[in-house]
Amino acid sequence: MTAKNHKKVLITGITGFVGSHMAELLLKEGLVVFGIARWRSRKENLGNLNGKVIILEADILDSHSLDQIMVSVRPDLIFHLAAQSFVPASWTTPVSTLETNVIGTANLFESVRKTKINPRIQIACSSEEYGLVEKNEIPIKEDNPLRPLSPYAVSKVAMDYLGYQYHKSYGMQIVRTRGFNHTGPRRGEVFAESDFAKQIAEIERGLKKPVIEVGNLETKRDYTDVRDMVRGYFLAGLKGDPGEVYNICSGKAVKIADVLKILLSLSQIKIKIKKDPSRIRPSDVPLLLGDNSKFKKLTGWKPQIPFKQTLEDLLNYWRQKVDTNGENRW
Ligand code: A2R
Repeated sequence: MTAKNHKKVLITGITGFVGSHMAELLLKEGLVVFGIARWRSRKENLGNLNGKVIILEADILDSHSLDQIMVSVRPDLIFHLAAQSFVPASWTTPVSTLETNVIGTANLFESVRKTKINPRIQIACSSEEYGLVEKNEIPIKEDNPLRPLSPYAVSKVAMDYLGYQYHKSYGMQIVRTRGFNHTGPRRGEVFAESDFAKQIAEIERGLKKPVIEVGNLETKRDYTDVRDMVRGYFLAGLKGDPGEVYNICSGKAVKIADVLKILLSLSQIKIKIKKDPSRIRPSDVPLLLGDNSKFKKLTGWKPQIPFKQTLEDLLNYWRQKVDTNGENRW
């Protein structure tokens, strides 16, 4: 199966970090890209995609709006990226996190089912589902027990199993991916590495004292560049076995302290580090390191962008953004 078999592609969450990179990739592949956005969605991530993708208004919590899109577009391939995606926010808003991530996913599946179409559907599940991982379970394989440690992680477990169940019950072509950490340009500032990069850019522009505030630097994460990640999602959408689940990750863990060190090394300014207890989560997963061999074997996927390059691109994104904001200042 090739990309050209899939003429019409629908992305939920196209205005988000991953959705915007996915849209760029799909356009390069020559596909017709439709995206779902809410009327109030911030469109700044779409940047130069404006006019190249077709944006349709819907809310995944409003099944009527989804049904209308499904009937009019009849997509061949769907990437389901819409979510409440931020783990810490799920502690303060657990119910709406569950609504968006679980009910929203059920609405999407129901809409596809009712429309009697059979697109291939990739759903973006998460490494957070593994949660508490024992030392002897590293690197984490897909069949590892799921011991979620946040409302977000629970919501992702539920959507993951909904994908499994809708495949088994109705034969829907749903492929589940468990993406480990991914970052790069346009990463929201609520995520540690992006927050560090933004602070550095602000310090460089003289908008902030040369002190960077940080949370827990001891956790270790398996990072992939977002552009490699969307290539993985795309391959999963094209080649993944329906009903199956695949880890997508680099297979290497980096301490957050080292992420900070690399970012600081990319700046000419001497910056002090200050701990900020408000940035620590109630329970943080100490180590997430994935095993990507199942996915690699199926698709040949492997990360192409070196981590230092990813961080440099992220920092440059913030430098540009801070500059533009500065120009717009009174
Ligand atoms: O907040 P908006 O309106 O800009 O749209 C966000 C969208 N979204 C929704 N779309 C339709 N109906 C909803 N009720 C709804 N709630 C949220 O999801 C935005 O376009 C997207 C989330 O973008 P980010 O927060 O930047 O997430 P990211 O990093 O792109 O994550 C993509 C997927 C998610 O499933 C994560 O849980 C997973 O990868 O890691």
